Amino acid sequence: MTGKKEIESLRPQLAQRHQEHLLAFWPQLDPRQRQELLDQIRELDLAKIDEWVEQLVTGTPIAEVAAKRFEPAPSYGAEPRDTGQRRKYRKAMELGDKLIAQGKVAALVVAGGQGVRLGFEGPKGNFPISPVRQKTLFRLFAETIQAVSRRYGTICPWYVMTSPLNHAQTVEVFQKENYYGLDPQDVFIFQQGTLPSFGLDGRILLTDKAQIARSPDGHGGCIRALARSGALADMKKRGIDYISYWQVDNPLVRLFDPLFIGLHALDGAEMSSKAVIKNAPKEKVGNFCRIEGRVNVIEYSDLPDELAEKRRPDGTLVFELGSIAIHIINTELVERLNAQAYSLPLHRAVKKIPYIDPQGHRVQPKEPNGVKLESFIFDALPLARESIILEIVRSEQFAPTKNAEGDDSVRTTRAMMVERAAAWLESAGVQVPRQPDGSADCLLEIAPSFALDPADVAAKRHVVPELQPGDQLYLQ
Ligand code: UD2
Repeated sequence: MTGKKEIESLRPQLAQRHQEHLLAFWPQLDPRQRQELLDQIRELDLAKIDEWVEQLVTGTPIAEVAAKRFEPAPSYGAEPRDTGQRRKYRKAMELGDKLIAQGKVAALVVAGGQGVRLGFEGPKGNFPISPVRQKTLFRLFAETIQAVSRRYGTICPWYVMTSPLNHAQTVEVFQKENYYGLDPQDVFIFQQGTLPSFGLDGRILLTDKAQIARSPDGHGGCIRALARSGALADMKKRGIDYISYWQVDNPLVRLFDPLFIGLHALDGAEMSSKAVIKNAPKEKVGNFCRIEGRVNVIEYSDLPDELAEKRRPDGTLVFELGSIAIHIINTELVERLNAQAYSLPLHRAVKKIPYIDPQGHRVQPKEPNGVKLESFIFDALPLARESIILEIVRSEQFAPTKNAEGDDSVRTTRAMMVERAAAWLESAGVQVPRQPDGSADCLLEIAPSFALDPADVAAKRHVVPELQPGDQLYLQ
């Protein structure tokens, strides 16, 4: 269909959904702008718009959570709980090691977010985080992938999801850094999709006369983007069965964890998760629970207070397992969901969204004026055939870098990186000077090339120098 004919057929379809204003500036647009706008309108899922507006924009969100029967979700402990489990953990480790060595596991980091809270220009993965060398998050992950590949004598491919907000910049950073020493053939950078943003009246906002306001479709968008971008086909070609998924803001993540992968595979799971024991009822992490026999995650903001606060007789929280957004996802599940034209539920976020008014003037709102929609990867958990949860020790594997200051900030993350290095050194018999408050009295950084775990440090104990208060030590 030619552009003109197509636009005439789209006009009534838009009008029917109260979105005809998207064409308000059509007569003023040049041919290139018309093409751009037309492409964006084609991308809109028109059939869904009424439902989104009704359920997520103008209507009252359905209080689904309150209506459901929640149970705590079962989990594997950070340590085995009895002899039987000890045997199972050993078997799982062996299986995990084997699957990694056979090249069955790929890495996937979701890095399409804006990182607004951190106040950092550019992709968050390019933030210099390590305590001594100021290595960026991307560099730390790349060095870990390289060290794992070396340890297992295999190639661990790395998939990096970006969004239109940071794709070009991310590719540029990887190129400038020579892919951090990885073979570019084994790094696949791909973009997630977008969803339109709505004004509070349910009308899609325009950011310019030929630009629809859109935002990344959430980390749940990776299911579709993996298929659309060719990343999934690339995984299949390489014989990948398991995807090790994590978020760009956690430099302590243990990628390619054989225990996690092994337990997941032994139990025939399709999507599994790591969890921490929450440090407060409303800690800002998702909450694992079981609904109708299936594992689900309910975001902290959606968990009713009485459930969040509910305690067992021994004082521990009933819903104590917090989601830290680390998963194993089978490629088969990603394939199946795409083949079934699945859809993950959308969540709304009320935001300040710049737009143009009907006269074409730009408006920078001072108050929230619209709704962005996104899907969450953890909503795929109940769609998985089986799903396990493995508890981890927070100080070993979880340091989210969300904010410039305060909780979950650059400072707390660096401190956790130093403390983990100190703990690994101490477990190998190294004396770490400590301050009166117990924190390490030196700056420590262990490169992934030196050690991926405490056992690696123990094996290299002889090259670690004596430490004095105030020292800086970088081990590589
Ligand atoms: C997320 C989880 C929370 C907890 C916490 C742990 C949600 C809704 N909440 O909180 O339960 O596990 O992390 O740190 O997920 N991203 C994309 N594309 C998008 C949006 C986000 O790739 O469209 C990436 C983003 O780059 C980051 C990750 O997803 O790596 C998480 O995003 P966030 O920092 O906004 O998540 P947050 O803090 O709401």
